[in-house]
Formats: sequence, C-alpha cells, structure tokens
Amino acid sequence: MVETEECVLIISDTHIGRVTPTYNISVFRQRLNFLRQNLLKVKRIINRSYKLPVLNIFMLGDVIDGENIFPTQAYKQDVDADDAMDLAVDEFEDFIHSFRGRNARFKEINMWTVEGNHGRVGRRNSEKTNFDRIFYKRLADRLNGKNTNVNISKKWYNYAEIQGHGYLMFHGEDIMMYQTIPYYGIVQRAMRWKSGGIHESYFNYVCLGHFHTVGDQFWNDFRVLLNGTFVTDDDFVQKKLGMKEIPKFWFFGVNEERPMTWTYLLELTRLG
Ligand SMILES: [Mn+2]
Repeated sequence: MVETEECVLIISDTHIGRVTPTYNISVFRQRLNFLRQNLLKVKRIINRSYKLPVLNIFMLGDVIDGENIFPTQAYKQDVDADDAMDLAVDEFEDFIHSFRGRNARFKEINMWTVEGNHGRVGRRNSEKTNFDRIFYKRLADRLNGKNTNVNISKKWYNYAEIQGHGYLMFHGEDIMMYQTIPYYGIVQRAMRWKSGGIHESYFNYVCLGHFHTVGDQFWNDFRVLLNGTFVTDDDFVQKKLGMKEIPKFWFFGVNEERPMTWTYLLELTRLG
C-alpha cells in the first residue's frame, strides 16, 4: 500500500526590489527557479515511498521590499514597490502554475499568508494597508478556485491546521533580540501565546521569517522554525549583526501521526 502525506514549503523575505552586490530582480527570478527545481527534485525522492497530493505554502512576508522603511532605501533598490508587486504577482503565479500544470504535480495547493514589516506603507496608515497584503490579494484573484486556496489572515498572524497538527505563523518584526540573538525572545513570546495570549493556543510549530536566517529550536511541546531569505550580502545584516544570511527555505512532510515527518532545507542560490 502506498502511503500518503502532505508537504509544507515556507517562503519569506524575498525582498523583491532590493539590490545588493549579489541580489537584484533578475537574481530573484533565478532563485525562484532554483527553489522550484529543488522542490521538485525532493518531491521525486519522497514519491518513491509516499504520495504527496497536497502542497501547503506558508508565505511569511517581506515578499516586496517596500518603500520608506529606512531613509536610504531608495538607493538600494532597482524597482519601486508598484513594479515589484507586478513582478511578484506574475512570477509567483507562474511558480504555482508549474506545480499544477498538465502533469498535475500536486492535486491541491493551499497557501497561508502574513504580511512583513517591509510591506508597510507608512507609520500613520492602517497596519493592514501593506504591499505584501495587496500582493497576496492579487495572487488570490488569479489563483483561487483552481484547486488552489489562498488564505489571507485579517490578523497579524495566521494559523494552519494540517492533518490535525497546528502551525502558527507570523513575520517576526516584534520579537525582541537579546545580544542580537532572537531565540530567547521567540520562545518567551510563544510560551505566552500557548498559555492563552492568542486564541489559537494549540500549535506544534511556530514559523517565522524576518531574521533572514535558518533556525530550528525545540521547546517542550512546540518547535520553532526560522526561515531563510533570497537576499545575500545585505550590508545591514553584516554591519549591525555581523552575520551572513542563510538562503535556504524549509520544506517538510506532514502525516496524521506527526507534524513533521521528513525535512529538507531547499537551496536558493544553486541547484541541488
Ligand atoms: Mn525581511
């Protein structure tokens, strides 16, 4: 008997529009293609043992690099937020289509979204008025209904239940860092949410982006996944944190028994 599982891909911090010595919009396109091909390669490996009919995608924000987030931002961009959004809608529509396609690589695709701090329009605007949010809505208009569901949260966080397990997702900009390390802040916040701070206190996984690094922290009954980024050689990260970004995204399996069966960190800067 062939077993069936679902799978989850986490996408965050693509920062379309941002320019660094090794990143711009043409590199964005290339990295999205690497992500697609590397995911399909892992799928072929898993398919030797399990069917994977459903792809779940958590989109954790900072998809668009935005405008006026810091004073000199315009000098570090190759397009404005409007053009970045047009590009994002076209490229991610293709990305999702390539998983549905004629080969029907996945029978069903479910997306859950949260907005990032880089999508903010201004300090005095509604916190819901956000370039990421507009992008998600445009993507939903193109994709919803064709065995694809885009679940856009009205809150600052989103929550997915997959095979009976709970996955809490948020961007991460309100997490305090201690000595520029975020883990203590994330665990403290998640423990409060688990004890009633938010309504959805049943979660096995906490998933976030924002820190542009990959992390995997076990804490009693929950586990924290930090997702990587498309942006490499970001001078802010080098100067302020002394760190190097990790260009890898989480991809993992889920079945009824376990909230994570197998896991791969998909490479974004190369094939394989
Ligand atoms: Mn970011």
